[in-house]
Amino acid sequence: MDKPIFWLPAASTQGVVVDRLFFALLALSGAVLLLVLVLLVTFAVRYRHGSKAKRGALPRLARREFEIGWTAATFFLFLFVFWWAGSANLSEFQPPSDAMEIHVTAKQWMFKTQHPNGAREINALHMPVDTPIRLAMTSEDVIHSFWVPAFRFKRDILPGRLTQGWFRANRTGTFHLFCAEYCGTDHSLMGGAIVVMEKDAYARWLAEQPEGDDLGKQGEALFVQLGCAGCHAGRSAVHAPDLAGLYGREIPLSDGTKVLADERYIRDSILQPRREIAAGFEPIMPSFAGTVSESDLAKLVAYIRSLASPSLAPQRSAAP
Ligand code: HEC
Ligand SMILES: [Cu+2]
Repeated sequence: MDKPIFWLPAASTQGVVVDRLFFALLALSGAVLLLVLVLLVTFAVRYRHGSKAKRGALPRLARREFEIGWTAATFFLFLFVFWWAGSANLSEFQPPSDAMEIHVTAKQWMFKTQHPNGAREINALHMPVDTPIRLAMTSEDVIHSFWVPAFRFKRDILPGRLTQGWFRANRTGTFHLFCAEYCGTDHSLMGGAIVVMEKDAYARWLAEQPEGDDLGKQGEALFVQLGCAGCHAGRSAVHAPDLAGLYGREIPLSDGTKVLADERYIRDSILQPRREIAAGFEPIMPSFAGTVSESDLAKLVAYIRSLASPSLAPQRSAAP
């Protein structure tokens, strides 16, 4: 790993933006500090007790126009900094749609990661350079935090909730991963390595990993095993929505509102089915909170998402 002496070089596109912002703010604040200090010292010396400096009418420069001018100028300058930092921050929450999805499950005291094809790692994440990576993260116990200093990326991982984040590494190398939320006895040991590789090296590495079923396939098995298929399969006697083509659709709810069927909605439908009832259906679905683990949830969601491919998904018929 790189051994920075003074400054850890940024290794992601967001990292570069954060650094630029940091140095610009440092320079700006330094300039303001210097100006104020120089004026302070100058005036303290010039108008010290007993000095003969003129103390009559204000000099021409100190007119009202000048006051308004510099106040407005600094106001807009710092407003610009606010906009700059704000937009940089917002973009961290908007992953590109073609981002590669990595599932992260945190628990005391390790990070488990899973690639789109099902390959798994513990306390490590291999990834291709110059590729947007989207993290879908959950915790199996307490709050953890996924921190990669070289990427200037830190995001909390909460139990019972899906948090997301994304980054794009712009250099190859091995970078530290830490847990940044105190999470128990071995918190200080919780961490690992982020290995950024050339794209072809990553493809070769991935091919060498033991074959894991992809998340969707595992989810399909669970879907039967947990009895979801008993209600949701087309031939079922129970009146339950067909989940094909659900993902990404606007779903009318029984209270008249509409909701986007994203990962959050699917998760909540499984854990708290009473919260949002699909219009035209009875609230008979049991809650699976406590029955399905976080990693099983990720699989179920992946399976339901995989049903969304437009070629397979029949248009949902209006609820009777
Ligand atoms: C007893 C029958 C039953 C079982 C078992 C069941 N569901 Fe449901 N499910 C329903 C019904 C009825 C609805 C519609 C009412 C509602 O939104 O709660 C529904 C709604 C949903 C929705 C929201 C669909 C939409 O169109 O808005 C999802 C997602 C879902 N179920 C997934 C699952 C998964 C995954 C399992 C297994 C872990 C499961 N269900 C087990 C009956 C069932
Ligand atoms: Cu932790």
